[in-house]
Amino acid sequence: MTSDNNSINEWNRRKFLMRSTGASAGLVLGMIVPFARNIPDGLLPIVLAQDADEIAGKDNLSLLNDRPLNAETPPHLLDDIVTPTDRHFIRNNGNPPDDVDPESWLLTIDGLVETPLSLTIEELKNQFEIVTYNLLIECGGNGRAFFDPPARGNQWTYGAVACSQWTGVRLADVLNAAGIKPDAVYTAHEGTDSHLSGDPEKHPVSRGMPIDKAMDPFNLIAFEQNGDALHPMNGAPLRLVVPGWPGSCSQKWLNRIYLRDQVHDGAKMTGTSYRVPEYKVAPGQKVPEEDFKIIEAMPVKSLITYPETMADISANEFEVRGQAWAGDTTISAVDISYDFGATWQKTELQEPTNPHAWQRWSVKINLPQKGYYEVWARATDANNISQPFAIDWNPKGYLNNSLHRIAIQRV
Ligand SMILES: Nc1nc2c(c(=O)[nH]1)N[C@H]1C(S)=C(S)[C@@H](COP(=O)(O)O)O[C@H]1N2
Ligand SMILES: [Mo]
Repeated sequence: MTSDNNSINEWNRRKFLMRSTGASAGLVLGMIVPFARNIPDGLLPIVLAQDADEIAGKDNLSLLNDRPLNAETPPHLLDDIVTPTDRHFIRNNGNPPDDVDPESWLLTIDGLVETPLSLTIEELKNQFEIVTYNLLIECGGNGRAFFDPPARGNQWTYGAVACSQWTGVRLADVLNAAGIKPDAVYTAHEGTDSHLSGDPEKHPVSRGMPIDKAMDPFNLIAFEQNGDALHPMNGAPLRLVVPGWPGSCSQKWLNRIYLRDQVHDGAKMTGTSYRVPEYKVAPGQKVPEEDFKIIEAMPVKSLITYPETMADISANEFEVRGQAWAGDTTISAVDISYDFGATWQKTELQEPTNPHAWQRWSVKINLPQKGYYEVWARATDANNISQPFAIDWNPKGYLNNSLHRIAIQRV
């Protein structure tokens, strides 16, 4: 198969006279759509919704914002089982620290502990077991771009997610060494990035989690990313990695963890930040702030990482593949459809390399004739919960785990 840029540009250049879809999709696209009869009413084919992305930041990332810096990864660049550092997304709430010195960096553990600790990175390495895992980090706002009515904030599409290989010490080991006091119920995290206002008293983000979650042996205080020092934008020289929960729990430029006898109320913990209504709401519905609850485990989700959307396929049979993940649990199945959801086909699913890594899936498909197709992927988790087709709307645009669709043209 080929992914031919000229032909993609050709698609983009087309002037579409009609906006309607359904049975008229063939007319709109100027080509045959073999499964046009299955297109649900009101579904906009991807080819019509395509936007050229500005690529900047790290290699091949799409820049969403430059102050603070936010950049995401196009899905077809998330095809590796371990996400390379240059493809790991960047989500900054403030200004990253300029000069970091790993030698003199200090991590303080205090609050409700028996023995407050102050540790250099060298001491962390010497005093605790060092472990390496592939761990998934996904921003709670990934997929926000698809909310209607729109939700304010970075307009993440698919790529505020990555599964890099992290090396560090277990958060649980460090907390146990400090001694958790019986009245501690919640962690609180701080980093050395600065607030956009310049106010040194303010943190851009300071989040925490219940002690139970904090003791998960796959939470790391990490000093290596993919075998090297952490990337400066991913928290060098030290960060938390709290897989399965919103990325905001994974404090970058980490210099303090303290334990509290109440739910932490730091920056981006309160109000509507990283919170969703306690009940289902209608799109656009106003929800009183006291009805919001803190997001905990992230929901079941998948990505199609091959082929790239808008690719031309010349082969009769070809492979479709991607990744799937589900917060604190695992994936039990991924199904795909290439006839707008009329029929579904099971894919081959791999085990995660370790708990909290994403799982690879792949399947060979045969497209019956030339024309426009969409491939849809739908993951199901170990609790038998599947990705929805439509977004469960919420005011801040969190937790969009609706299924991933790509457009392909069989030529
Ligand atoms: N100190 C600090 N830690 C932070 C943030 C931040 O702005 N400052 N952003 C958080 C959010 S919202 C996410 S989604 C993840 C993103 O991690 P990454 O930028 O390494 O991809 O970092 C989290 N840790
Ligand atoms: Mo985030």
